[in-house]
Amino acid sequence: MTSGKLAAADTARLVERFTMMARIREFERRVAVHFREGDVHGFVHTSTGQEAVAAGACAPLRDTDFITTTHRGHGHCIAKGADPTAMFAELFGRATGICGGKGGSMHIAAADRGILGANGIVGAGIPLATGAGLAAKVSGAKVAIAFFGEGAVHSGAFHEGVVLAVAWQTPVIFLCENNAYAEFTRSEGAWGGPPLLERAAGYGLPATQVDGNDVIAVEDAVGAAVETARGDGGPTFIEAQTYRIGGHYEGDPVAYRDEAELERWKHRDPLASAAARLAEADADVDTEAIMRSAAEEMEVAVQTAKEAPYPDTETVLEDVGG
Ligand SMILES: Cc1ncc(C[n+]2csc(CCOP(=O)(O)OP(=O)(O)O)c2C)c(N)n1
Ligand SMILES: [Mg+2]
Repeated sequence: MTSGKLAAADTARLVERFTMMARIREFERRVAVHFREGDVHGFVHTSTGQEAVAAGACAPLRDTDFITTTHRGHGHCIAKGADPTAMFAELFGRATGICGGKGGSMHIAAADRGILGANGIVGAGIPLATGAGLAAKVSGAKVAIAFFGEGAVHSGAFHEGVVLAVAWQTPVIFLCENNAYAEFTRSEGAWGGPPLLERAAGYGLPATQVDGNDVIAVEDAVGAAVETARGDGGPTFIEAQTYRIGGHYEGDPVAYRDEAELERWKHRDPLASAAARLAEADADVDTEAIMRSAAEEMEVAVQTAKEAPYPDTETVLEDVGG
């Protein structure tokens, strides 16, 4: 982020994005706590440190636009407008959960917000976004974002989804969140081929790289790609470089990572950077109050979710398949 004074509109925009990042961080903080306390059913992956990608990328989207996300998708869903109370209820397996309490963290979906689903299968959301993009191309000026990690770029689903999107020129943004690790493997040097941008270019996809911890940079890059897509200009690949502050999954002892590397990235924390930018610009914004209000919102969401009943046993086979 650049330094100096901010115009009023830029301040308002940064405050909005900071608020969204604060909500995601406070959501994830509680996910970790309640996982440890045994309230969360199933496996769970948090996105702490990656909030700027979710908040920045979803900002240019309309409610009618689509996203597909991953096993690490809480932030994307919140930024696209999912209700955190219904998300917590889903994680806690309650009947009021966003999918009736039967899907859990990796199956959060909300068709009314264009959230076509988290996904436990790495890469599986990519062709779904291409399909949503094709439907959008036929039916109107909508766009789709496929969120995925850099590990997913090695999957067949990436190849298929991208090849078709380029062939059909569908309005899709392939947003690769490069958080430096795929499970317990450092991504740098993990594959023999060209870097991500070159690989995307090899498919005929326009490709750009962005600082994934700078919420405004992400928003601007995705905003430009969204505009292209809405104007029938086809798909774009964006690599957002970021870092996962937590483990791969909650409970991961993270024995494979160097502490100094973690510390370096903590200095580039997306929320702290945005708060510093506002302070530097003398914008008179109380970012701590924003954090407190996000914490209160998420605390109420947790308590409301915990008070909800579990689904009736008679409904066990409803909503879970064909
Ligand atoms: C098709 C498939 N292969 C392997 C796995 C196991 N798996 C779960 S997450 C993951 C790593 C994904 O890394 P990345 O795409 O970089 O996402 P990140 O976890 O870093 O957000 C793997 C290999 C899976 N869920 N699905
Ligand atoms: Mg990764």
